[in-house]
Amino acid sequence: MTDTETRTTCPYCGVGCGVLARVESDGGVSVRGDPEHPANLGRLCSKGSALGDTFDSSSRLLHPLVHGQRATWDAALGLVAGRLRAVLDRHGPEAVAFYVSGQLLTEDYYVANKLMKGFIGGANIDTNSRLCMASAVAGHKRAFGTDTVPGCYEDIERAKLVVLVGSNAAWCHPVLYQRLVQAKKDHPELRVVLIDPRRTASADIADAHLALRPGTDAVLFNGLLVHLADHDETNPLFVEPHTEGLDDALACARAGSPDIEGVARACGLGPAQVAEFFALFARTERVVTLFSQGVNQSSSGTDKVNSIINCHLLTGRIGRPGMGPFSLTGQPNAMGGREVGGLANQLAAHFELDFPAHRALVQEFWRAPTIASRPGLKAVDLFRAVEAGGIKVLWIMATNPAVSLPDSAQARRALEQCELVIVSDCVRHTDTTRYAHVLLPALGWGEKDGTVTNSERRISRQRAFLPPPGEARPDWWMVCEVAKRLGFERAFDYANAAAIFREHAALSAVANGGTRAFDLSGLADLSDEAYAALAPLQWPVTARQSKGTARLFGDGGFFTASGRGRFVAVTPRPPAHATNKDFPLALNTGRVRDHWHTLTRTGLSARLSAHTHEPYVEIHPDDARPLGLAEGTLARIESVWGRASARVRVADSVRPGTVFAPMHWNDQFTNAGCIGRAVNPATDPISGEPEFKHTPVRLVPQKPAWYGFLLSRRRLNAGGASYWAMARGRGLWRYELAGDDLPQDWAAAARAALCAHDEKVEWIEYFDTAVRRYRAARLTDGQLESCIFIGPDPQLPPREWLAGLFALNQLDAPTRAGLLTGTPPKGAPDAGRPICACFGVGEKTLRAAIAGGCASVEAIGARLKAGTHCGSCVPEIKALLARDGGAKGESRIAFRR
Ligand SMILES: Nc1nc2c(c(=O)[nH]1)N[C@H]1C(S)=C(S)[C@@H](COP(=O)(O)OP(=O)(O)OC[C@H]3O[C@@H](n4cnc5c(=O)[nH]c(N)nc54)[C@H](O)[C@@H]3O)O[C@H]1N2
Ligand SMILES: Nc1nc2c(c(=O)[nH]1)N[C@H]1C(S)=C(S)[C@@H](COP(=O)(O)OP(=O)(O)OC[C@H]3O[C@@H](n4cnc5c(=O)[nH]c(N)nc54)[C@H](O)[C@@H]3O)O[C@H]1N2
Ligand code: SF4
Ligand SMILES: [Mo]
Repeated sequence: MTDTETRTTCPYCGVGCGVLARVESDGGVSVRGDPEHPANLGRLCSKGSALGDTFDSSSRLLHPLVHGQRATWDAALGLVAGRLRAVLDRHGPEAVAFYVSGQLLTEDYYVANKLMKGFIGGANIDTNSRLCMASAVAGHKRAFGTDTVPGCYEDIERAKLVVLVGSNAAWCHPVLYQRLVQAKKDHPELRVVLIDPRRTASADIADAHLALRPGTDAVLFNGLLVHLADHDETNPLFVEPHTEGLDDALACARAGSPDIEGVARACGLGPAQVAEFFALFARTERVVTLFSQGVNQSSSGTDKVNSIINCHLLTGRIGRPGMGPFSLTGQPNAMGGREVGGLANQLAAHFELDFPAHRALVQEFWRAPTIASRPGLKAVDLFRAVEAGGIKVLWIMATNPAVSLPDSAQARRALEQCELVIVSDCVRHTDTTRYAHVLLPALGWGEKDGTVTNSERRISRQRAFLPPPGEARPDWWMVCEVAKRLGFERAFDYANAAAIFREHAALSAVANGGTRAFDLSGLADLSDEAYAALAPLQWPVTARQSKGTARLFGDGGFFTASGRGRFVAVTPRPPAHATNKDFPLALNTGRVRDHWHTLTRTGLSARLSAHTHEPYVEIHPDDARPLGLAEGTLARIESVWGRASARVRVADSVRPGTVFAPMHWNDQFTNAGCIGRAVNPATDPISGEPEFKHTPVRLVPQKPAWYGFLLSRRRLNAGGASYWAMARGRGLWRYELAGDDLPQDWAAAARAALCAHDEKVEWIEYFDTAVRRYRAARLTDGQLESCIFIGPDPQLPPREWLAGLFALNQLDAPTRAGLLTGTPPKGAPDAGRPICACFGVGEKTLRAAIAGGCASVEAIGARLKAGTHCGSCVPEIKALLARDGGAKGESRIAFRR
C-alpha cells in the first residue's frame, strides 16, 4: 500500500473484498484489490474494479429535504423526532417502523436496532436481509442453535467437491468464484457440481449441472440423506455424540424421496445424473455446499437450508478444513446486520428475543427504559401493515423497497398512503425517495467509516477517503440525533463509530462465557487508534481466540439447549403458487454480472451498464415458438400481481416452462421494466423470506408499431415512447425505444425531441415511409450530438460503433456517409457488444480474434487482454470459443433434463 492509498472494503457483495482506494490529482477515484486482504488477496471483480465510476455528485442527495423543500438538519431531525413522539404517545410503539438494510455499516445498524428495541420499545425493525438471508438464518438456528456459518473461504480451496446450490457465484460472488476456478486449476481432481434450473455462467467450470425443476431442492437433498444412510456413508463418531433428531429426519426423507428414480422424476432430472451426484457426494470426504438465493428465496427456503445441512451433519462434514454447508451472504454487511439483531425476530448480539432472561440482560446493558417483548413484523407483513394504516411512521434506511419488495405495487401503495415516510439515502431520485416526506442525505462508500462482516464471519473496516459531500452525514449519526431528541441523550451519545463498535463488542460479551457463538469480547476495549487500524478478522474473537476463529462445530459444540446439532425433518413442499393454464410459466428472478440491485450505483457507470443495458426476459425456444416471441422483440410478463415489459432473449439455458428476468430495472431507468411488480408475495412461514424465484406468469408478445433507439449527449425525456429503457454510455445516454403510435411526421417529432433549444444544428435525415424507417443525426460544430434510428422491427444497426462516434471531435466524410446506415466505413473498428468490462473488449473483436486463430481463453488473453483481469467474462469468452468452433471440448457441462 502506498501513502496515498486508503485501505477499505468493497461495498457490494458479501465476499467482502479488500480495496485500496486513492483520490487522483484530477479528483477522480482509482481502486485496486488489496493484496493483503484474506478474502480477495488482491483480486477485484468488474463491479469492484469500476468503483471509481460511481461517484457522481449530480445524482446525490446533498441536503435534508422536507416535503421536497431544503431544510436544515435541525429542522428535519426535529420534525422526525416530534412526529415519532406524537405517534408513540397516541398509538404506541407498534405504530412506528424502521426498514433497514444489509448495506448499512454495523455501527449504523446497531444504533437503529437499539433505538427501536430498547427505547421505542417495539420490534418493528426489519431489513432487506429478510428478502435475502432470512431462510439461512432460520435454518442455521434450527440446526446449530445459532446463526453461524461454520466455515471459511479457504475451505473452498481445500475441498475435493464443491456443490453450488442456487448460487450463480460466477456473477454474484465473482472473486470467491475465481478462487474456486484457481483451485480447480491447481487441483484438477476438484469436482464442481452446479444445482440450478438455469445454465448460468457458473456452469462454466461445473463437472455436472443438475438443472432441476424449480423448487425441488429439498427432494434432492432428502434423497441424498437417504442414499448416504443406506450406503453406510455416515459418520457415527460425529452423529452419535454431537447430533440429535436423525431418525425423524430420515423417516421423513424416506417418505418423500425413497429412491433415485423417484427423486429424479420429482426433480425433472435423469436418474443416472442423480445417482452420479449422490455417489460423488458419498465418496468425497471434503465437500463444501455453497448455497444462496436459489435456496433461500422460497416459500420453503428454511426447509431447503436444513435439507442441505442434514447431509453435512450425517457425514460429520462440518467445521473441518475443506468441508461444510456454506451460506453465501448477499450484501456487504448482511452478516453484520444479523450480529446486531437487525431482523424483527432477533435481539442484539445473538441474544434471543423470546428469552426473558436475555431481554433483561440487554435492557440492563443498554440501561433502556423498556425492551421489545415479542417479534415485530417481517418485511412483507410490515408493508402490509403500513398499507392497512397500523404503521404510521416508516423510516427507510439504505434500501429501495419500492423496487425490491415482491408485489412492488403493494409496497408503493403502502408508501403512498403512510402518514410519514422518512428515507435516508445517498441518491436524490429513486423509486422510494419519490414517496418520502423527509429525505435525509447519507454518506456513501468512501465517505463513511465503520465495519462490515462478510460471508465467512470476517469483520473488515470500511474507511473514508473522501470529504462528506454537501451536508451528508453518517447513518448512525442521524439515528442518534433523533434518539437524543426523543429524550435518550445518554444512551446515544457516541463520539464516533469506534465508540459504537466497542459497545457492540461489549454487549456480545455480556453473560457469554461460550454460551453464544457471537462473541467479540476480545475487541470490547479497542482504542480509537486500534479500531482505525483494525485488520480483518473472523468472529468469535475472545481473549483465548484473539486472532479470531476460522471454523466452528468440527467437534460438535453446538449452541442448542442440548449442545447437539439438530437434524430437521423436512417434508418438501412445492412453490406456494403453482403454474396453471392462465399463467403457465414459472418466473425466476435474479442478477446480472455487472449491475447491483436497483442501479443507483452501477447504473452510473458506462463500463458496467454496457454488458446488459436493458431489462430482458429469457425464455426457452420451445416456449417462445408457439407464443410467436422472437429474439429482440418485446414481451409483457404478466402475473396475477402485476406486469412488466422486457426484451426477449430466446435461450436454451433456461428450462422449458420457466423464464428468467433480472431484478435490477426500475422506474428511473425504464418506464415498464420493473419486474418486482409481477413477483408474487408468498413467503416462507418460518423465515418470512419471499419466493422471488417462482411466480406463475404468462408472456404476451408486444406488437409495437415501431422499434427504435436513440443516443444523445444530453439526458432526454423519452415520454413519447410506449416503452423506453435508458442506460449510461461513455459521454452519452442510450435509450431503447418502442411505440404503439406512429407519429404523423417523424421528422417533426424527432426534431421536437432532439433539437429543443439549439438553432445552429446540422441535421442529417433518412426516411423510407414505405417500410416505416426513419433515421436522423444531429451535429453541432461537426460533432455528433444525438442520433435516432427507427424501424418496423427490432432489426436495427448495432449501437456500439455509433456510440463510439460520440468520443470524436469531428466526424470525417466517410464516417458521416456511413452514419445513417449505422455501419462503420471499411477498415474502421467496430468492437461489438462489450464482453470484457475491464478492458472494454467487444464481441466482434473477440470473434475476429477467434477467426484469426486464437483457440483458447489464454490465447485471447495474450492477444487482447480480455479475461485477464477480473476473470468475470471468461465464461462468456468460452461460450464464443465453443460457438465459433475454436475450443472443442472446452465445456464439460452436462445439460440434461
Ligand atoms: N452482480 C451482482 N452480484 C451480486 C448482487 C447484485 O445485485 N449483482 N447482489 C448481491 C446479493 S444482495 C445477493 S443476495 C447475492 C445473490 O446471489 P445468487 O443467489 O447467486 O444470485 P441470484 O441470481 O439471485 O440467484 C441464484 C440462482 O438461483 C437460481 N434458482 C432459481 N430457482 C431455483 C431453485 O428452485 N433451485 C435452485 N437450486 N436454484 C434456483 C437462479 O436460476 C439463479 O441462477 O448476490 C450478491 N452479488
Ligand atoms: N425480483 C427480485 N427482487 C429482489 C431479489 C431478487 O432476487 N429478485 N433479491 C432481494 C435481495 S437478496 C436483496 S438484498 C434486495 C436488495 O434491494 P435494495 O436494498 O432495495 O437495493 P439497493 O439498490 O441496493 O438499495 C440500496 C439503497 O441504499 C442506498 N445507499 C447506498 N449506500 C447507502 C448508505 O450508506 N446509507 C444510506 N442511507 N443509503 C445508502 C442506495 O442509493 C439505494 O437507494 O432485493 C431483493 N429483491
Ligand atoms: S467479489 Fe466483486 S462485488 Fe464482491 S466484494 Fe469482491 S470486488 Fe466487490
Ligand atoms: Mo441479497
